[in-house]
Amino acid sequence: MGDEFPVRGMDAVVFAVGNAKQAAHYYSTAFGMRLVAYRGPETGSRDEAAYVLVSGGARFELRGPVRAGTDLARHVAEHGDGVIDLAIDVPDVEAAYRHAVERGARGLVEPHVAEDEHGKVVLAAIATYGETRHTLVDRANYSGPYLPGYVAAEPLVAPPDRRLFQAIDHCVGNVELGKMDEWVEFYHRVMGFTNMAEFIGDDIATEYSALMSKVVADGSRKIKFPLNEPAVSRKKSQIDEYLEYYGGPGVQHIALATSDILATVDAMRAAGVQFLDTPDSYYDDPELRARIGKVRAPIEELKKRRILVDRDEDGYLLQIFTKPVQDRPTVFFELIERHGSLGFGKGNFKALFEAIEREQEARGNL
Ligand code: TYF
Ligand code: FE
Repeated sequence: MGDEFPVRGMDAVVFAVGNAKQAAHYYSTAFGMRLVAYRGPETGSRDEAAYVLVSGGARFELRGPVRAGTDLARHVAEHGDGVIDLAIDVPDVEAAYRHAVERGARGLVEPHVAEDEHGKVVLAAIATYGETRHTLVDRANYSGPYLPGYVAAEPLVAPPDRRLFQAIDHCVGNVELGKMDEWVEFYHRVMGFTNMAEFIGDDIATEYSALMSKVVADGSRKIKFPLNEPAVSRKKSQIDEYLEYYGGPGVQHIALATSDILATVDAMRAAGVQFLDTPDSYYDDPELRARIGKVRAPIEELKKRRILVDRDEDGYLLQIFTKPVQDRPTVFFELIERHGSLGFGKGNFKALFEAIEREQEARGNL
Protein backbone atom coordinates (compact mmCIF):
# COMPACT_ATOMS: atom_id res chain seq x y z
CA MET A 1 0.00 0.00 0.00
CA GLY A 2 1.50 3.34 -1.01
CA ASP A 3 1.35 5.69 1.95
CA GLU A 4 -0.34 8.87 0.72
CA PHE A 5 0.31 10.75 3.98
CA PRO A 6 3.51 9.42 5.56
CA VAL A 7 4.14 10.41 9.18
CA ARG A 8 7.11 9.92 11.48
CA GLY A 9 5.01 10.11 14.67
CA MET A 10 3.66 12.69 17.10
CA ASP A 11 5.79 15.82 17.31
CA ALA A 12 4.22 17.49 20.34
CA VAL A 13 1.03 18.00 22.29
CA VAL A 14 0.46 21.74 22.74
CA PHE A 15 -1.61 22.94 25.71
CA ALA A 16 -3.14 26.38 26.22
CA VAL A 17 -3.17 27.06 29.96
CA GLY A 18 -3.97 29.95 32.28
CA ASN A 19 -0.59 29.89 34.02
CA ALA A 20 2.13 28.20 32.00
CA LYS A 21 4.78 28.85 34.64
CA GLN A 22 2.89 26.81 37.21
CA ALA A 23 1.83 24.16 34.66
CA ALA A 24 5.51 23.68 33.77
CA HIS A 25 6.19 23.07 37.45
CA TYR A 26 3.34 20.49 37.68
CA TYR A 27 4.51 18.54 34.63
CA SER A 28 8.07 18.66 35.99
CA THR A 29 7.36 17.55 39.55
CA ALA A 30 4.31 15.32 39.05
CA PHE A 31 4.94 13.88 35.55
CA GLY A 32 8.74 13.80 35.80
CA MET A 33 9.18 15.87 32.63
CA ARG A 34 12.28 17.88 31.81
CA LEU A 35 12.05 21.54 30.76
CA VAL A 36 14.15 22.02 27.60
CA ALA A 37 13.00 25.24 25.93
CA TYR A 38 11.27 28.53 26.69
CA ARG A 39 10.00 31.68 25.07
CA GLY A 40 8.43 34.65 26.81
CA PRO A 41 8.64 38.39 27.30
CA GLU A 42 12.37 38.11 28.14
CA THR A 43 13.06 36.50 24.76
CA GLY A 44 10.89 38.84 22.69
CA SER A 45 7.60 36.92 22.93
CA ARG A 46 5.56 39.81 24.32
CA ASP A 47 2.07 38.24 24.42
CA GLU A 48 2.71 34.76 25.76
CA ALA A 49 5.06 32.48 27.62
CA ALA A 50 5.70 28.94 26.41
CA TYR A 51 7.49 26.08 28.15
CA VAL A 52 8.59 22.93 26.31
CA LEU A 53 9.02 19.75 28.36
CA VAL A 54 10.06 16.26 27.35
CA SER A 55 9.97 12.74 28.72
CA GLY A 56 11.75 10.33 26.40
CA GLY A 57 10.18 10.84 22.97
CA ALA A 58 7.11 12.63 24.34
CA ARG A 59 7.02 16.40 24.09
CA PHE A 60 4.55 18.88 25.62
CA GLU A 61 4.41 22.59 24.96
CA LEU A 62 2.56 24.70 27.55
CA ARG A 63 1.46 28.11 26.33
CA GLY A 64 0.00 30.79 28.59
CA PRO A 65 -1.17 34.33 27.82
CA VAL A 66 0.79 37.21 29.34
CA ARG A 67 -1.86 39.79 28.45
CA ALA A 68 -5.55 39.98 27.55
CA GLY A 69 -6.79 40.55 24.03
CA THR A 70 -4.94 37.74 22.28
CA ASP A 71 -6.48 34.64 20.71
CA LEU A 72 -4.63 32.48 23.26
CA ALA A 73 -6.15 34.51 26.14
CA ARG A 74 -9.60 34.17 24.58
CA HIS A 75 -9.08 30.42 24.13
CA VAL A 76 -8.16 29.94 27.78
CA ALA A 77 -11.06 32.12 28.94
CA GLU A 78 -13.49 30.12 26.83
CA HIS A 79 -12.24 26.56 27.19
CA GLY A 80 -10.10 26.59 30.30
CA ASP A 81 -6.82 24.69 30.13
CA GLY A 82 -6.85 22.35 27.14
CA VAL A 83 -5.05 20.98 24.11
CA ILE A 84 -4.87 23.28 21.11
CA ASP A 85 -2.55 21.33 18.84
CA LEU A 86 -1.70 17.70 18.17
CA ALA A 87 1.45 18.37 16.15
CA ILE A 88 2.54 15.66 13.73
CA ASP A 89 6.10 14.97 12.57
CA VAL A 90 6.04 14.45 8.78
CA PRO A 91 8.90 13.93 6.29
CA ASP A 92 7.44 16.37 3.74
CA VAL A 93 5.34 19.24 5.13
CA GLU A 94 4.59 20.79 1.74
CA ALA A 95 3.31 17.50 0.28
CA ALA A 96 1.33 16.63 3.42
CA TYR A 97 -0.31 20.07 3.55
CA ARG A 98 -1.20 20.10 -0.16
CA HIS A 99 -2.60 16.58 0.08
CA ALA A 100 -4.71 17.49 3.12
CA VAL A 101 -6.06 20.74 1.67
CA GLU A 102 -6.85 19.13 -1.71
CA ARG A 103 -8.84 16.51 0.21
CA GLY A 104 -10.90 19.17 1.95
CA ALA A 105 -8.96 20.00 5.12
CA ARG A 106 -9.13 23.65 6.21
CA GLY A 107 -5.65 25.15 5.93
CA LEU A 108 -4.66 27.36 8.88
CA VAL A 109 -0.99 28.05 8.19
CA GLU A 110 0.62 27.72 4.76
CA PRO A 111 3.87 25.76 4.56
CA HIS A 112 6.82 27.97 5.50
CA VAL A 113 10.38 27.67 6.75
CA ALA A 114 11.41 28.98 10.18
CA GLU A 115 15.13 29.31 10.63
CA ASP A 116 17.83 30.37 13.07
CA GLU A 117 21.45 29.47 13.85
CA HIS A 118 20.38 25.86 14.61
CA GLY A 119 18.98 25.21 11.15
CA LYS A 120 15.60 25.07 9.44
CA VAL A 121 12.17 23.77 10.40
CA VAL A 122 9.30 23.44 7.94
CA LEU A 123 5.85 24.11 9.40
CA ALA A 124 2.21 24.24 8.28
CA ALA A 125 -1.12 23.67 10.03
CA ILE A 126 -4.60 22.32 9.31
CA ALA A 127 -7.78 22.43 11.36
CA THR A 128 -9.42 19.43 12.99
CA TYR A 129 -12.37 19.09 15.44
CA GLY A 130 -13.43 22.12 17.48
CA GLU A 131 -10.64 24.65 17.74
CA THR A 132 -7.98 21.94 17.67
CA ARG A 133 -5.32 21.91 14.97
CA HIS A 134 -2.65 19.63 13.54
CA THR A 135 0.60 21.45 12.98
CA LEU A 136 2.73 19.54 10.46
CA VAL A 137 6.41 19.72 11.35
CA ASP A 138 9.65 18.63 9.74
CA ARG A 139 12.57 19.27 12.06
CA ALA A 140 15.02 16.88 10.39
CA ASN A 141 17.33 19.80 9.54
CA TYR A 142 17.09 21.50 12.94
CA SER A 143 19.23 21.00 16.04
CA GLY A 144 17.84 23.70 18.36
CA PRO A 145 15.98 22.98 21.63
CA TYR A 146 12.51 23.23 19.97
CA LEU A 147 11.73 25.81 17.28
CA PRO A 148 13.21 29.13 16.20
CA GLY A 149 12.13 31.75 18.74
CA TYR A 150 12.73 29.48 21.73
CA VAL A 151 15.82 29.43 23.92
CA ALA A 152 17.25 26.39 25.68
CA ALA A 153 16.12 26.05 29.31
CA GLU A 154 17.39 24.07 32.28
CA PRO A 155 15.15 21.55 34.11
CA LEU A 156 13.05 23.20 36.85
CA VAL A 157 13.74 20.34 39.26
CA ALA A 158 16.09 17.37 39.08
CA PRO A 159 14.33 14.88 36.75
CA PRO A 160 13.59 11.43 38.25
CA ASP A 161 16.29 8.76 37.88
CA ARG A 162 13.92 6.70 35.76
CA ARG A 163 11.61 8.54 33.37
CA LEU A 164 7.93 8.11 34.16
CA PHE A 165 6.83 7.68 30.53
CA GLN A 166 8.55 7.65 27.16
CA ALA A 167 6.03 8.24 24.39
CA ILE A 168 2.58 9.42 23.45
CA ASP A 169 0.52 6.28 22.85
CA HIS A 170 -2.73 7.87 21.62
CA CYS A 171 -4.68 11.13 21.69
CA VAL A 172 -8.45 11.03 22.04
CA GLY A 173 -10.94 13.58 20.73
CA ASN A 174 -14.51 14.23 21.88
CA VAL A 175 -16.88 15.42 19.16
CA GLU A 176 -20.60 16.26 19.11
CA LEU A 177 -23.46 13.79 18.88
CA GLY A 178 -23.66 12.35 15.38
CA LYS A 179 -20.28 13.72 14.28
CA MET A 180 -17.96 10.80 15.09
CA ASP A 181 -18.30 9.15 11.68
CA GLU A 182 -17.72 12.50 9.93
CA TRP A 183 -14.42 12.90 11.78
CA VAL A 184 -13.45 9.28 11.14
CA GLU A 185 -14.11 9.95 7.47
CA PHE A 186 -12.05 13.18 7.71
CA TYR A 187 -8.98 11.23 8.89
CA HIS A 188 -9.56 8.63 6.16
CA ARG A 189 -9.90 11.20 3.39
CA VAL A 190 -7.35 13.79 4.50
CA MET A 191 -4.60 11.65 6.05
CA GLY A 192 -5.32 8.16 4.72
CA PHE A 193 -5.70 6.91 8.30
CA THR A 194 -7.63 3.65 8.67
CA ASN A 195 -9.89 2.23 11.35
CA MET A 196 -8.46 0.00 14.04
CA ALA A 197 -10.55 -2.93 15.23
CA GLU A 198 -11.37 -1.38 18.59
CA PHE A 199 -14.66 0.46 18.72
CA ILE A 200 -17.60 1.06 21.04
CA GLY A 201 -20.81 0.58 19.09
CA ASP A 202 -24.51 0.93 19.85
CA ASP A 203 -24.61 -2.27 21.86
CA ILE A 204 -22.06 -1.25 24.50
CA ALA A 205 -23.12 2.40 24.25
CA THR A 206 -26.68 1.80 25.39
CA GLU A 207 -25.64 -0.73 28.02
CA TYR A 208 -23.31 1.41 30.11
CA SER A 209 -20.85 3.71 28.39
CA ALA A 210 -23.11 6.51 27.06
CA LEU A 211 -20.52 7.02 24.34
CA MET A 212 -19.58 5.66 20.95
CA SER A 213 -15.98 5.43 19.86
CA LYS A 214 -13.87 4.54 16.83
CA VAL A 215 -10.10 4.58 16.42
CA VAL A 216 -8.20 5.82 13.37
CA ALA A 217 -4.46 5.35 12.90
CA ASP A 218 -1.79 5.93 10.28
CA GLY A 219 -0.57 2.94 8.26
CA SER A 220 2.42 2.33 10.56
CA ARG A 221 0.23 2.65 13.71
CA LYS A 222 2.59 5.25 15.18
CA ILE A 223 -0.27 7.73 15.51
CA LYS A 224 -3.58 6.62 17.01
CA PHE A 225 -6.56 8.94 17.35
CA PRO A 226 -9.66 7.49 19.02
CA LEU A 227 -12.78 9.65 18.51
CA ASN A 228 -15.72 9.67 20.93
CA GLU A 229 -19.24 11.01 20.58
CA PRO A 230 -21.99 11.00 23.22
CA ALA A 231 -24.58 8.24 23.02
CA VAL A 232 -28.21 8.76 23.90
CA SER A 233 -28.85 6.98 27.18
CA ARG A 234 -30.66 7.28 30.50
CA LYS A 235 -27.79 9.15 32.08
CA LYS A 236 -25.91 12.24 31.02
CA SER A 237 -23.00 11.09 28.89
CA GLN A 238 -19.46 11.81 30.11
CA ILE A 239 -18.88 13.17 26.59
CA ASP A 240 -21.76 15.65 26.99
CA GLU A 241 -20.25 16.72 30.30
CA TYR A 242 -16.94 17.36 28.53
CA LEU A 243 -18.55 19.25 25.62
CA GLU A 244 -20.52 21.43 28.02
CA TYR A 245 -17.55 22.34 30.24
CA TYR A 246 -14.96 22.63 27.46
CA GLY A 247 -17.35 24.63 25.32
CA GLY A 248 -17.24 22.37 22.29
CA PRO A 249 -15.23 19.50 20.81
CA GLY A 250 -11.63 18.97 21.86
CA VAL A 251 -9.01 16.60 23.15
CA GLN A 252 -10.32 14.39 25.96
CA HIS A 253 -7.27 12.38 27.02
CA ILE A 254 -3.66 11.77 26.17
CA ALA A 255 -2.34 8.26 26.78
CA LEU A 256 1.30 8.05 27.85
CA ALA A 257 3.28 4.88 27.26
CA THR A 258 5.31 3.66 30.21
CA SER A 259 7.53 0.60 30.65
CA ASP A 260 6.83 0.37 34.41
CA ILE A 261 3.33 1.51 35.22
CA LEU A 262 3.61 0.38 38.85
CA ALA A 263 6.60 2.62 39.56
CA THR A 264 5.11 5.48 37.52
CA VAL A 265 1.79 5.39 39.38
CA ASP A 266 3.63 5.29 42.70
CA ALA A 267 5.76 8.32 41.75
CA MET A 268 2.84 10.31 40.36
CA ARG A 269 0.58 9.54 43.35
CA ALA A 270 3.36 10.55 45.74
CA ALA A 271 3.53 13.86 43.84
CA GLY A 272 -0.20 14.43 44.25
CA VAL A 273 -1.69 13.19 40.96
CA GLN A 274 -5.19 11.77 41.49
CA PHE A 275 -6.28 8.60 39.70
CA LEU A 276 -9.73 7.12 39.17
CA ASP A 277 -10.62 4.53 41.74
CA THR A 278 -11.50 0.95 40.87
CA PRO A 279 -13.51 -1.19 43.29
CA ASP A 280 -11.99 -4.31 44.89
CA SER A 281 -14.67 -6.34 43.11
CA TYR A 282 -12.84 -5.67 39.81
CA TYR A 283 -9.79 -7.61 41.05
CA ASP A 284 -11.74 -10.26 42.92
CA ASP A 285 -13.84 -11.18 39.87
CA PRO A 286 -12.88 -14.79 38.99
CA GLU A 287 -13.89 -14.19 35.36
CA LEU A 288 -11.38 -11.34 35.04
CA ARG A 289 -8.64 -13.40 36.69
CA ALA A 290 -9.25 -16.28 34.31
CA ARG A 291 -9.37 -14.03 31.26
CA ILE A 292 -6.20 -12.05 31.95
CA GLY A 293 -4.13 -15.10 32.96
CA LYS A 294 -0.55 -14.43 33.98
CA VAL A 295 0.74 -10.85 33.81
CA ARG A 296 4.14 -9.49 34.85
CA ALA A 297 3.04 -8.35 38.32
CA PRO A 298 0.97 -10.08 41.01
CA ILE A 299 -2.67 -9.04 40.84
CA GLU A 300 -2.39 -7.84 44.45
CA GLU A 301 0.20 -5.26 43.35
CA LEU A 302 -2.13 -4.03 40.62
CA LYS A 303 -5.07 -3.97 43.02
CA LYS A 304 -3.11 -1.88 45.53
CA ARG A 305 -2.60 0.74 42.83
CA ARG A 306 -5.98 0.43 41.05
CA ILE A 307 -4.25 -0.49 37.77
CA LEU A 308 -6.53 -2.13 35.17
CA VAL A 309 -5.60 -5.16 33.03
CA ASP A 310 -6.89 -6.25 29.65
CA ARG A 311 -5.94 -9.07 27.32
CA ASP A 312 -6.68 -9.77 23.66
CA GLU A 313 -5.39 -12.11 20.91
CA ASP A 314 -2.05 -10.27 20.70
CA GLY A 315 -1.17 -9.89 24.35
CA TYR A 316 -2.10 -7.79 27.33
CA LEU A 317 -1.96 -4.22 28.61
CA LEU A 318 -1.96 -2.45 31.96
CA GLN A 319 -3.64 0.94 32.19
CA ILE A 320 -4.89 3.57 34.63
CA PHE A 321 -6.62 6.94 34.22
CA THR A 322 -6.07 10.18 36.11
CA LYS A 323 -8.92 12.38 37.21
CA PRO A 324 -9.24 15.60 35.16
CA VAL A 325 -6.04 17.63 35.61
CA GLN A 326 -7.74 21.04 35.80
CA ASP A 327 -10.84 22.31 37.63
CA ARG A 328 -13.09 21.76 34.63
CA PRO A 329 -14.03 18.08 34.06
CA THR A 330 -12.28 18.07 30.70
CA VAL A 331 -8.73 16.84 29.91
CA PHE A 332 -7.23 13.84 31.69
CA PHE A 333 -4.35 11.40 31.15
CA GLU A 334 -4.00 7.65 30.79
CA LEU A 335 -0.89 5.63 31.57
CA ILE A 336 -0.50 2.48 29.49
CA GLU A 337 2.02 -0.35 29.58
CA ARG A 338 1.63 -2.61 26.56
CA HIS A 339 2.72 -6.24 26.36
CA GLY A 340 1.75 -7.16 22.80
CA SER A 341 -1.81 -5.86 22.91
CA LEU A 342 -2.54 -3.14 20.35
CA GLY A 343 -5.98 -2.45 21.84
CA PHE A 344 -7.34 0.22 24.15
CA GLY A 345 -8.61 -1.84 27.08
CA LYS A 346 -12.03 -2.85 25.79
CA GLY A 347 -12.39 -5.33 28.64
CA ASN A 348 -12.04 -2.44 31.10
CA PHE A 349 -14.62 -0.14 29.54
CA LYS A 350 -17.37 -1.16 31.99
CA ALA A 351 -15.23 -0.68 35.13
CA LEU A 352 -13.74 2.52 33.71
CA PHE A 353 -17.03 4.09 32.74
CA GLU A 354 -18.55 3.21 36.11
CA ALA A 355 -15.60 4.95 37.79
CA ILE A 356 -16.08 8.02 35.56
CA GLU A 357 -19.81 8.03 36.37
CA ARG A 358 -19.05 8.06 40.11
CA GLU A 359 -16.97 11.21 39.51
CA GLN A 360 -19.72 12.76 37.37
CA GLU A 361 -22.21 12.01 40.13
CA ALA A 362 -19.98 13.71 42.73
CA ARG A 363 -19.82 16.78 40.49
CA GLY A 364 -23.61 16.82 40.19
CA ASN A 365 -23.44 16.06 36.47
CA LEU A 366 -25.14 12.70 36.12
O1 TYF B 1 -8.67 5.58 24.47
C1 TYF B 1 -9.49 4.75 24.69
O2 TYF B 1 -10.30 4.36 23.84
C2 TYF B 1 -9.52 4.10 26.05
C3 TYF B 1 -10.87 3.99 26.61
O3 TYF B 1 -14.02 8.36 27.87
C4 TYF B 1 -11.61 5.20 26.88
O4 TYF B 1 -8.64 4.74 26.88
C5 TYF B 1 -12.61 5.60 26.04
C6 TYF B 1 -13.41 6.67 26.36
C7 TYF B 1 -13.20 7.34 27.53
C8 TYF B 1 -12.18 6.99 28.38
C9 TYF B 1 -11.38 5.93 28.03
FE1 FE C 1 -7.21 5.79 25.93
